[in-house]
Amino acid sequence: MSGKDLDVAIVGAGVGGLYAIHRLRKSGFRVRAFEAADGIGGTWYWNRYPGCRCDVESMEYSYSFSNDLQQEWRWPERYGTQPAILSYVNHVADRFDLRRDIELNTRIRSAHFDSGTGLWTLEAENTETGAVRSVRASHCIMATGNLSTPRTPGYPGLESFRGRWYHTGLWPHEGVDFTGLRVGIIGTGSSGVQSIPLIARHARHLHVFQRTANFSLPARNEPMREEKESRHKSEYEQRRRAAYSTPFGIAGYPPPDRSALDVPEEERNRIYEAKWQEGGSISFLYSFNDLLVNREANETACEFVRNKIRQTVKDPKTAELLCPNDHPIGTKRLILDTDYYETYNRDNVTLVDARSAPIREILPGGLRTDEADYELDAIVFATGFDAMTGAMKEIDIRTDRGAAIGEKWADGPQTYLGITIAGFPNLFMVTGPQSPGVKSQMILSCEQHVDWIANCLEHLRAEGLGVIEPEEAAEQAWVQHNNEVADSTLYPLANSWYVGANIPGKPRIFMPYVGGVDRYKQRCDAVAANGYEGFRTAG
Ligand code: NA7
Repeated sequence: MSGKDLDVAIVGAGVGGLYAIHRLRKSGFRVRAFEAADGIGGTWYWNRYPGCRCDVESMEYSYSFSNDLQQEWRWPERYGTQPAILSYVNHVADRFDLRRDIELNTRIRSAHFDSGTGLWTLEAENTETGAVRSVRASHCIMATGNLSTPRTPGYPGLESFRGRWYHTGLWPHEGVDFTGLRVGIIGTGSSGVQSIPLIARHARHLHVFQRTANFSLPARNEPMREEKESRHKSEYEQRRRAAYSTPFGIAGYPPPDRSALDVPEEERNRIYEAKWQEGGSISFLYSFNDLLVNREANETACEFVRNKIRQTVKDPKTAELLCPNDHPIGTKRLILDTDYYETYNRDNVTLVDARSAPIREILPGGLRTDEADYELDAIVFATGFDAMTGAMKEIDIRTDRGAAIGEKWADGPQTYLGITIAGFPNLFMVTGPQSPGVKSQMILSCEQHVDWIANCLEHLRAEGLGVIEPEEAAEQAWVQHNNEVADSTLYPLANSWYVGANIPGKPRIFMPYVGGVDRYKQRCDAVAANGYEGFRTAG
């Protein structure tokens, strides 16, 4: 094929995009990654809010593709902080010489496929100069992330606010000094729950505006224990392999074999207590085998956590308001915290019920709910992202046959394996919707997807094939399977970003694949082994 600049254009230089550069270069493809930020790392580049930390343990949340890397790298704590993970990602980029194939400050505005030439043309805008140029590539990999499109509610009056306001997902690099300020934070998902204890330490007063209470468990973060690190490193290769046979992509948690309802209450609570003390979300959800599928079983875990909240928070009214009661535990991403509930015992922290009295407008000196005005010097929006489909839909992705992603996905995403999309030849996603991505150890899923894509491209090259595209029927069957699996669990019961519930007007459809990494990988491998079953290829 002539007239192309690249074999593969990669959009995004986060964890997935970086591995894609490395893996595809190894296969001899000419690649380049385009990144809108002025640094690499994706999520870990942008989310610099106080307390930002991964909820998967550091020994797990890391690349497995290089044994030397995983043996040599030293994680300082049980869970990585944002700065620690960003510095790891930068180390990886240097160590594997990835930067020469990355263009920073470059936002991809559109990607158009021309069936005549068989090429994608990407419009790349330099975010500093505004200059736009075209890049032509045979294949395009969207490594655009699942939580990369921050959303701030459109309250009237924000432009009139005299203080400073921030979104947790677009945090200033120089940090924010809240000392002596009256701060309001809106949102109590992971970002809110992680940052509230730290902001409270400095603010004169912190008002937390909570619309929905979420379940949060103690992370029990601690400095990395040496014996844990060396044991893990000695088992690394087996553990990484074993991770692919688990639902969440994390080895070391034997699957439970008992129902929560088969155990007397006292023993059940002893089991929950041990998990609570151990810290971590998977271990807690693995207390019993039916917590994510049986509402009654789940309720026992909910009540255990609610009682913990009631024991921790001294003011009974605040405690009750913090007790989640609208979704089964684990059906929204389970939050891990350090001193979250304890923070409500501070004199300078007030919880405001933004459900019964919603926020109406931002005032020059604060904000107004249906019930009262609050004087604020700073507002923090911990209000989340247009998750999973937002970043893809922000790019004008279309083909000359008329299809555009925004139109195709108007009623929710449709994909084959969460990696490809019918009607969009030679386009791949890393951890796209309808893959287990966000329900798994993300780096493992990024590696698995990129490996699958690289193998597919090698296959096409070996067979002299220029074009690959999923068949409509295969895609429909995958979408249906995805929905059936979700409907056999409690997941769809929660109003979460998994179903797009946090974005007004977004179609409500359960987006992640919850059949487990194990089942998913088997399926991806089988598709490849059967000559890319469900795909149409052409020369
Ligand atoms: P989340 O989990 O989507 O949380 C956003 C929070 O903001 C949540 O509590 C929302 O309440 C709240 N929110 C959103 N819009 C509003 C308005 N208009 N008014 C009041 N409150 C609002 O985002 P995070 O950044 O915390 O975490 C995202 C993921 O990052 C997390 O799951 C981890 O995987 C890492 P709601 O529940 O919609 O009532």
